[in-house]
Amino acid sequence: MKSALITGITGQDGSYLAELLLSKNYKVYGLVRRLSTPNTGNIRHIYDKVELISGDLLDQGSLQDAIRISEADEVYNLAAQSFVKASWEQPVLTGEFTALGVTRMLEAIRIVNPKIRFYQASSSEMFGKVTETPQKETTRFHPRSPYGVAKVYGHYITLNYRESYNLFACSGILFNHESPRRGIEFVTRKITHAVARISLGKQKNLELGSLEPKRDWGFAGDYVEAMWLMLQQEKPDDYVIATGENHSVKEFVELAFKTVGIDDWEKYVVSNKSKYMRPAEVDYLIGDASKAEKVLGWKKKTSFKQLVEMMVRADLEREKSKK
Ligand code: NAP
Ligand code: F7E
Repeated sequence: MKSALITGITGQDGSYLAELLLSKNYKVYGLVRRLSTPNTGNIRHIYDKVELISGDLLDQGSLQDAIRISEADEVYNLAAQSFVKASWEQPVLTGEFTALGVTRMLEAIRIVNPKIRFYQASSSEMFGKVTETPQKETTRFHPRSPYGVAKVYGHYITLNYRESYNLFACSGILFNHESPRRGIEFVTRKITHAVARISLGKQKNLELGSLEPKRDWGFAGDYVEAMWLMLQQEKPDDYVIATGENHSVKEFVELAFKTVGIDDWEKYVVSNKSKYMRPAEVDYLIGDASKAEKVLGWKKKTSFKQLVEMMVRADLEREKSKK
């Protein structure tokens, strides 16, 4: 039985990855930071099947302990301060978690067991102000936020440990991926949550920033399969994971309202650009996942329409079940 340690197991991706690894008969450990009120909603349904270890990306010793306790064959480093907008409000903390946290975990692996296979959750935000379209593994990075900068650091330190210490370390450059388990502050979930509530008469309108930015949005459940596949190859490498199509925030809004039978969505949406403006924006992202398709045999399974409908329906169910 293989053993895997997932940092960020309580987040969106961590919960889907834990499910996937359990289905493959792994012993699954999750690193969780101590919170006064535990945040385990996303893993409630598998709570008795995974083993949680207390630790923090800020604390080197706790990472080494987690690796010793789990006797991990594979470590998936998904923990991060992942909300781009907050990275301007807390740039130093974002760097500590999202950048230096990767070095701490790599150091823990190097010291405790350098045979461990390591996955780093890198991001399309590293491309930022894009220099070519679509973006692929060789596209130059030009991050536009402290989050993007921290992810570039995480990406390169992963490559550096691979080259310096011969670690089996992979960087997955994942474009936006969403699901009903997405945090409520991200634009997709903010939209589907509001649309469900508006259709049930619980909310009057939805306030967003600009409706123009375009993202390559996939389903998180499809993307965690790519993470696992990367660690099953003969050689460690880096891969872009994306759907290859992009849509604007406006298109997402239109489709979400359509799912609940509302066509005149403009009546409900307020665009407050100044309130949600970021000091520097990423306007347009679209990924080329042909390397992953060729080498890993990975392909997206869920379409944009299916994703939006899945998220709206899940929020409808949740809202209906609330008193
Ligand atoms: P998420 O839902 O925000 O989850 C982040 C996880 O990190 C949570 O479990 C959080 O724990 C944990 N965490 C944060 N700081 C920590 C610390 N100091 N020590 C230990 N754990 C900590 O993120 P996600 O959407 O699942 O994304 C997973 C990873 O992929 C992140 O690294 C993200 O930056 C990256 N990524 C995401 C996307 C995307 O579109 N989703 C795209 C590219 C890359 P708490 O529950 O305690 O807060
Ligand atoms: O914004 C615009 C916003 O916050 C998407 C993270 O998982 O993916 C995610 O980062 C776009 C931006 O995600 C609102 O300005 C308009 O252009 O949902 P988001 P993100 O910034 O793309 C990458 C790949 C990651 O790695 C990150 O961890 O939507 N937008 N109005 C809005 N965004 C938000 N949040 N809220 C609005 O009201």
